Amino acid sequence: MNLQALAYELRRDTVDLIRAGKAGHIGGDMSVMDILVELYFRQMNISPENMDSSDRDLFVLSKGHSVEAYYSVLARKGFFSKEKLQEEFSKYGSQFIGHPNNKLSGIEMNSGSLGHGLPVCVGMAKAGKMNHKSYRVYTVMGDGELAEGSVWEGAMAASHYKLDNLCAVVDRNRLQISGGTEEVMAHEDLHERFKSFGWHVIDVADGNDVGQLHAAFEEAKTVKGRPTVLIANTVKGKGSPVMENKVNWHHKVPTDEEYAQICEDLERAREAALTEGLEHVGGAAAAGCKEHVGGAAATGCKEHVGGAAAAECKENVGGAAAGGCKENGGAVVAGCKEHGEEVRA
Ligand SMILES: Cc1ncc(C[n+]2csc(CCOP(=O)(O)OP(=O)(O)O)c2C)c(N)n1
Repeated sequence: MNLQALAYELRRDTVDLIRAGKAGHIGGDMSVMDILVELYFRQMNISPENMDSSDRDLFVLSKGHSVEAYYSVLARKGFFSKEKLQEEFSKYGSQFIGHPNNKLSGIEMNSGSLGHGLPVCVGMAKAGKMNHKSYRVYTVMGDGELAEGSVWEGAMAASHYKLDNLCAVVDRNRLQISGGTEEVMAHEDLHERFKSFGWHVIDVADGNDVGQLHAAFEEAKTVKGRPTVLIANTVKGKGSPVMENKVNWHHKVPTDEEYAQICEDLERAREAALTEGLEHVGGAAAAGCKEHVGGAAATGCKEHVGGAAAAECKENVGGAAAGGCKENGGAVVAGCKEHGEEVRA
């Protein structure tokens, strides 16, 4: 499954949901989507089938106002039907209200009052340690949310109890409800701040790139003796210039005209993500790239012409090929089967 493309597809579902319910925190929904997709479709051991298992991973959307993105992901995961969600969201008497509530299958904790997700996750992670469970606990916070003092009490406790089964993500889109985070309540230097609280900190340069998020979550799993936070640099309203980086899109329902443009932009981004997953021309290719012409190819690249090819590259013409290379015109290291020049090991 191409998760980057899926994130754009689920953004479209989210925009449709907001139009149907005539309400929604659209900006933060768009910025957080790739984080939710990577968590629900690659990282976490959570499904409708294992919600009764005490070994499942636990997730809390601490920035609960992004519930429309969360609902869209849970529907795609099979927790409830997309049709029912679209029909009932934000209607009188509906289960699908404007913030997460744990009466709904798939949701662990009520949220929306900012600042509570991390402290509760500290308790979940501590319980996991005490009960010798192998589950991991994940939470996503907004950067505006970090102005809540309870976040820092939780952060302090998490490192005190050495909760390496806890991974927090900050959706660092640099906007909150009434303006830029740095003017409302400044956080710089966020990396140093979490570090000084005893956390392992990973900066995700592009927090709307599932490949980068994947690498960061994988690193988090290897950390021992302290919790990890991902500072995911995202774009509020990601997916369409109509919404991107605009504070008045924190909570908004697109007009017909805006909706048409947003749909067009999201579809273009989805198609680009699909194409990019298969081919990459120039620059660096990330894990999962099938073909790569020029530049450097990373793990998982199947074909590579020019530049350096990393492990798992099957064919390489010119440049250096690493372990696993089958054919190569340049230099070959361990594992190469055919080579015109020099063969090592
Ligand atoms: C305790 C509390 N205070 C105020 C609010 C109102 N509120 C809702 S969203 C929001 C801004 C949050 O900004 P951020 O965490 O950066 O979210 P994002 O930009 O990702 O949507 C505020 C202040 C709230 N939900 N809870």
